[in-house]
Amino acid sequence: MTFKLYNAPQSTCSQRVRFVFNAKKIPFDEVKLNLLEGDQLKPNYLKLNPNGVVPTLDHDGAIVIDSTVITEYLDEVAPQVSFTPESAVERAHMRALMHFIDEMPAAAVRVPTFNLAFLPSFQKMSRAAFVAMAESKPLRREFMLAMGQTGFSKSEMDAALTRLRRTYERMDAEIEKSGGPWLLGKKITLADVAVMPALVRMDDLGLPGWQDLPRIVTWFDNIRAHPAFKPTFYPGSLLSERFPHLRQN
Ligand SMILES: N[C@@H](CCC(=O)N[C@@H](CS)C(=O)NCC(=O)O)C(=O)O
Repeated sequence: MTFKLYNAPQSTCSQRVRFVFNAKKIPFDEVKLNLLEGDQLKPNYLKLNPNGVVPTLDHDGAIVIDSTVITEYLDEVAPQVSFTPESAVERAHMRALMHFIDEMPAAAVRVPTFNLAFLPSFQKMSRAAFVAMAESKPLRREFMLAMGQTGFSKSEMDAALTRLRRTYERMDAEIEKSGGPWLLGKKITLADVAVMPALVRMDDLGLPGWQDLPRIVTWFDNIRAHPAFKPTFYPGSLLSERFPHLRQN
């Protein structure tokens, strides 16, 4: 079995997949795409992933896209060190949480990410080049055009931060209900892996919004102490490493 992962070091969606590979100790080849240069929009890559985003998994020539789908796929083809609960009810609960995570924090985190990290690069582009770049994105065209070259407004930023806060509160309630320390109880699952990069990103942006929620503080410490964490966040995986201006926030 050979695995090739098309991904980007700082991409939150890619980090989910790298974490699962590392936790399972499955070797994989990494093809690193430069998202700001548009590698994800090149014709050959679009043949693999018509959404024009990372990650994409090539498993012995079979192509699997979408990070949560890839993590579930890996748990099926390499069930050693499983991240999936055994009972159907618990699996349904995990998947419902993963849907919530994709809809809420995974979407919301893009607003502070783009405003704080990427906007300066977009501001250097001519209007025509920016619009052409935005329009070439199959999945994120409207998002890019809504942001424009002036960035998301204060009210859009506030709305995104509120959505993130509601995520931490939801996580807190899930941990309280399950008895923790993970979202579904004693065992780490794909739901923990799915939400992890959003919290790492907010921490890296200097905006951790869960300090008053001790269960989330512990959860965050636990996931950072997991053996898969360090190899996943290898040097260059944090935005603050690539964009030094973020360290001043
Ligand atoms: N639902 C997709 C979303 C993938 C996605 O948005 N990837 C981002 C990086 S985290 C990307 O490739 N962005 C490139 C772009 O916006 O052009 C997944 O989870 O794989």
